Amino acid sequence: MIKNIVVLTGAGISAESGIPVFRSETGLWEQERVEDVATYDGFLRDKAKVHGFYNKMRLSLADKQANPAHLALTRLQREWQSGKVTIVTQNIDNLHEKAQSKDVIHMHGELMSLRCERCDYAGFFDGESSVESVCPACGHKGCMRPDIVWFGETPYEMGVIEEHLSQCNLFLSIGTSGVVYPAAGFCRFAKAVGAQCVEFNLEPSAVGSSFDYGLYGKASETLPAFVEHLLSTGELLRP
Ligand code: BJW
Repeated sequence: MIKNIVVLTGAGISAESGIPVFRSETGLWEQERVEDVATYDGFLRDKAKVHGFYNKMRLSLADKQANPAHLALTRLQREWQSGKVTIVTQNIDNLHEKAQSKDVIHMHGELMSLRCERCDYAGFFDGESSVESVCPACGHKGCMRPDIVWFGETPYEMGVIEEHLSQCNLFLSIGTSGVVYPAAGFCRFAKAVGAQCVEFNLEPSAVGSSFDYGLYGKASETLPAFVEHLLSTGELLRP
């Protein structure tokens, strides 16, 4: 019997809301070098450029709305009676929050947050940051950075995530290419504790063969149907 569910989301769930994915012909990494905007070394080389890159992304979130896939997860969280539903996202956007999902774990950080390198304060931020930004906690200038987990940095809340994974019976992975670790290893972790694992993607991901099966197509179509079936029957919708 399915009790606890862990859901991992990636850029694909937000693609239909108009937020570009990372790895595709028109993806973000075709426009910017990963080493420049998604590593701490890149930030040290050109802080103004990196602030500018995330400012642009942050401002672009204002008119983006949650889509039926985000809303389906909110419904699952609200209506699932047999256990808890934990949403872990790799996304730095705020569309799960706009869909009113609860307690979303942002393992790669959040665009709507800035962090202080001096005192480690992190908090809500919806403006434009710069090398001149002042920390609201310690008052120092020039020590704020985007609250994003870059390559080589430790993702947030790994202990909490592993705790949830170790107690889950069902693991759902939605719209992620399965190339970035540790998230790409969550399916194997969940399988090892006996969970059933299902992926939702346009095509099998790099770790697709680790899943019990996949539902391939747009997440805005496959996920609402899956959730409806799960809530009404307690069983998994299969292809
Ligand atoms: C749809 C759809 C639709 C489209 N419906 N689907 C060598 C081997 C193994 C690991 C490593 C290695 N060398 C280094 C590492 C570690 C490294 C890593 O994994 N590198 C790999 C690239 C090799 N990882 C790290 O450094 C991480 N830290 C770490 O490992 O610390 C050590 C540690 C671990 C555990 C405990 C303690 C310590 C940190 C990773 C940080 C990732 N950060 C980024 C950047 C954010 C900045 C920004 O936003 O600009 O996070 S990278 C980027 O990739 C972003 C994403 O969250 C992440 C994942 O991308 P995602 O979501 O999968 O997007 P895409 O574009 O790749 O895929 C979209 C998918 O959607 C596609 O499959 C489409 O088909 C699908 N799709 N439309 C359904 N409508």
